[in-house]
Amino acid sequence: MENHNFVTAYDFKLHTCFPLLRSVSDVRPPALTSISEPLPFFDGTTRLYICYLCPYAQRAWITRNCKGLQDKIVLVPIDLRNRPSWYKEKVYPLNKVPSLEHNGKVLGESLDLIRYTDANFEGPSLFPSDPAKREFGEQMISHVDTFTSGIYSSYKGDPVEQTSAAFDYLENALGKFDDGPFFLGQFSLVDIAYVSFLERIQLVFSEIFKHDITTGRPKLVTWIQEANKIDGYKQTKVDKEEYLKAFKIKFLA
Ligand SMILES: N[C@@H](CCC(=O)N[C@@H](CS)C(=O)NCC(=O)O)C(=O)O
Repeated sequence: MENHNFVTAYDFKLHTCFPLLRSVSDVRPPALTSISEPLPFFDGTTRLYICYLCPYAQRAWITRNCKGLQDKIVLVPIDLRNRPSWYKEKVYPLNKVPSLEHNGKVLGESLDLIRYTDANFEGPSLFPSDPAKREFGEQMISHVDTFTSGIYSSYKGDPVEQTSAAFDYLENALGKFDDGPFFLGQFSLVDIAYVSFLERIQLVFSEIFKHDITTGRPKLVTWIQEANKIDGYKQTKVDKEEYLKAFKIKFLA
């Protein structure tokens, strides 16, 4: 892992000093597998365990990037299909990703982790202080599981017909504040809660169901375009081919 640490810290400095040199930022450490040696857990290093295909883990990864914590939180990708046994035994008994090893403890649950990272680390705040925005933000974050489970369950029925109201809900929500293209104006934890899922949903609708979820939803178009300009998110995007392959096995087999 020293090597990955080095790449991450080096990358951070390089990117900070020379923003045009992006290629190193995109280097992803290889995922650890059942034959990977255990890490020196609880040695004071803060580690974020993820899987590249996982949208929950991606939330925590985006948060870490957007707060500029690339040299403070080491990314540890795990191959969930061939995971190291020490992950469950020594790190996270629930055996899921994401998890965060920090200050001698391991925390899980992506929505808790993005809030925890925002509140307990340096870097720009990802949740506004304005009470109206906070209230709406909480409402949107508590809606995200309903949103995603509605979309995922439509895959077994008529996805285009069954999901139209769910996407309209997002389009309306994007009209709530007018000081930016994101849910709360500026990019925040709310966008982070939705974006990894919408990335996959848009891909599946376009490639499998031949439907553009943004048609007739101009705010959603802008939201996706603007999110794609944010480096901290862009660097985390899922490999399309790999995701579609996994999706077909899981949902269409
Ligand atoms: N509610 C959890 C869900 C995490 C989750 O289900 N992660 C999946 C990968 S996308 C996982 O680790 N699955 C491993 C397993 O179920 O064995 C969160 O928000 O973090």
